[in-house]
Amino acid sequence: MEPALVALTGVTGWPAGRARLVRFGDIDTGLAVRLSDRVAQIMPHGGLRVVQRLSAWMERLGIDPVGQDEIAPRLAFPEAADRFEALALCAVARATSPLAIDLLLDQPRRWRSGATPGPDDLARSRRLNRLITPPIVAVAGPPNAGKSTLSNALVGRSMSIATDLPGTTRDYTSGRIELAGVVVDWHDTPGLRQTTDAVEASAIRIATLLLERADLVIALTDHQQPWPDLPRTPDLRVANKCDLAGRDDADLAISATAGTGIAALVTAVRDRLVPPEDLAHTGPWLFDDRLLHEE
Ligand SMILES: Nc1nc2c(ncn2[C@@H]2O[C@H](COP(=O)(O)OP(=O)(O)OP(=O)(O)O)[C@@H](O)[C@H]2O)c(=O)[nH]1
Ligand SMILES: [Mg+2]
Repeated sequence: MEPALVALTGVTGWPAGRARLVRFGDIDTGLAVRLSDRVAQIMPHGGLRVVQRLSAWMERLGIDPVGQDEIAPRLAFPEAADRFEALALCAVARATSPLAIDLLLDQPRRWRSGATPGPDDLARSRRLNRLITPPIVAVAGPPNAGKSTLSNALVGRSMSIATDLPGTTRDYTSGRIELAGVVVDWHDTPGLRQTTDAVEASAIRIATLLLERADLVIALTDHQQPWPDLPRTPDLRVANKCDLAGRDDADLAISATAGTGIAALVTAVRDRLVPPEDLAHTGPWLFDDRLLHEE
């Protein structure tokens, strides 16, 4: 066994594939699995200081730390029955959404049967990949419509300052949240309006770029203001402040302060990002391009 691994874990005579609880010097205690003579996977505590001290120590020992993605899947998951299962387990480790897990674990069976994915499978796979890497959701609308109030209600903490002063949000702010099983990166943007303020104008320009690359755009307004003029057609038009007054040209009505309609909005966003029929489909999901390559 590589002497540096012995120095790192204090363990000799360690069979490959066996997990051990080890002390990493005087830094931490954690699990380690020896994957081969030269590769071990270590699972210390995630605190920043622990990781910094371990990295510095590994550098002194001449150990080259690599992320799990850089290890060959069969090496990272020696318990996998074949490469399909190893790739599925890699994806499970990376996936951010709870809804991904059962679906990924069923993929080896689907790929083993020699499926060749067709165009529909590829299109569905791109949507399902949102279960692995969080999609970007952006909410845009006129000033004071309640974008920050909605964002804060969803994120469950103060992500943005919400006030009745139009133009409160300057830069866009974001938070990672779970929407009924799908984890997304939710972005609140500054109210879109003509402005002579240079900082606000540049914040609006940056927000426009974000809207162009977002996976889903929500236009949000209230009963008094028009729909925003966006660089693309929004996926959902939401009328806020329905506790004050409604309007009949929206997909959904909500009240960000009273909580009305928020659950329906969460489901609507989730279903547009990852439609229920994609989740129920029994075809193969190309969750990793390496599935297409022979070993
Ligand atoms: N009655 C009522 N008031 C709301 C609702 N949602 C937000 N507000 C109020 O509307 C005002 C503006 O809310 P913000 O969330 O700051 O609006 P915004 O769209 O982020 O505004 P900018 O950052 O300026 O673009 C605040 O006083 C909120 O309390 C709602 O559903 N009902
Ligand atoms: Mg705001």
